[in-house]
Amino acid sequence: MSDQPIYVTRPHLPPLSEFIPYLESIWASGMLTNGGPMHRQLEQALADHLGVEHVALVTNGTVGLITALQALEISGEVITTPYSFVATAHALLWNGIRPVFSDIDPVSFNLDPARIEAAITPATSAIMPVHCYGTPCDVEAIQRIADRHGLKVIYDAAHAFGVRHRGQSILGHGDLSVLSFHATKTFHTFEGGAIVCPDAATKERIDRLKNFGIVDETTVVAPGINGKMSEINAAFGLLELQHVDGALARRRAIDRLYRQRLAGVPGIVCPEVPPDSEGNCSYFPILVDERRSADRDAIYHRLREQQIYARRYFYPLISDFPMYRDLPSASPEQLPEASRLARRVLCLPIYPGLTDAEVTRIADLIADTR
Ligand code: T4K
Repeated sequence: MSDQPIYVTRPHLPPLSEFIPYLESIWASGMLTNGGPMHRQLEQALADHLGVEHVALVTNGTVGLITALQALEISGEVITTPYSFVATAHALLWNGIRPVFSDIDPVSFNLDPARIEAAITPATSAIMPVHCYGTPCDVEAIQRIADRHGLKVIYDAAHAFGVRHRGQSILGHGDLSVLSFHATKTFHTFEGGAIVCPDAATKERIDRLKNFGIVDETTVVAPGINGKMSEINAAFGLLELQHVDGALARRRAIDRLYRQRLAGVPGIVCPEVPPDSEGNCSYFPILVDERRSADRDAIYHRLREQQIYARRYFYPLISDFPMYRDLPSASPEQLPEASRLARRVLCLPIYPGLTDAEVTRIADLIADTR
């Protein structure tokens, strides 16, 4: 047995020597933040890489969500998923918006469009779905509902870097999409994120909002925040972008190997990305049958005994946390699919540095835990 712990993810880090020239360039320019050359280059490089028009970098995905909601002047109630990381709903609370939780589809793990309309009230101003694990939401159905009711759609696309749906970037759907470039993500800048905007005017509004609402030395037009990505983070992003395809290829190989090794293990299901979509293998969730004698938590603990830190993303549901659970929409009876999934899911380690031998060992341990 290896004595090295295995985490659910490890950040990809290129050789340090490759980063030195970027640092030298920052030192030479003296521009450390506030939209310097690295920042501008990364926005353009990401737009090209992702196949989208306009990208506004931000300090992290959470500030991106908060800023996106501000930019669209969302208020009142927003329909969202309970099956996500807490930042999704926290971004609503930070804007004084009431989250309304709606149940998920048991196959995609994303907001179930068939349930959204029942959650709409006169106070609803937007829908905020999540492309959970990088699996695309039913974007067409969600847009039809939004159009019918005059609602905005802001996608929490924290997991969806590079994800494509019917041949196009998933990030072009809705009014805005927000990416996270946190260290744990498939593409990262240590901390960071971006808002994908449909047009130059929206990007300009967001660029102001993330810089205190400043237009020029004497003009401030909005109560903006400090949401700017620094030059160091942007420079790292430029370097990381050169490695991202290689990292993705390795993730795909790990995904395939897990599926081979876990195929036929009783009570274990490996969900698949739909055939009309191209995922990014950012997570490897398995679903453990609740009737199996070694249930999800038994596997989770067995792996931990071996220093393998798989994670129960997303258990507990957001709606179970103290700041949400008293909301009428948070009751578990109204969220049966999300509640069931939260009891069954386990995200296995997946990251470019994970070896085939480690993947095999993890899969064999799961198969042997009965
Ligand atoms: N929306 C969604 C749907 C999200 O999933 C997230 C973030 C956001 C919005 C907000 O985006 P950001 O504001 O974060 O940009 C992690 C991440 O911190 C969080 O970014 C991510 N979602 C969430 C799903 O996972 P934790 O609390 O599980 O992280 P932590 O510190 O336990 O890290 C997990 C493992 O990764 C560790 O056991 C070891 C490894 N690790 C972690 C870090 C930070 C490393 O090896 N190196 C590292 O630097 O939340």
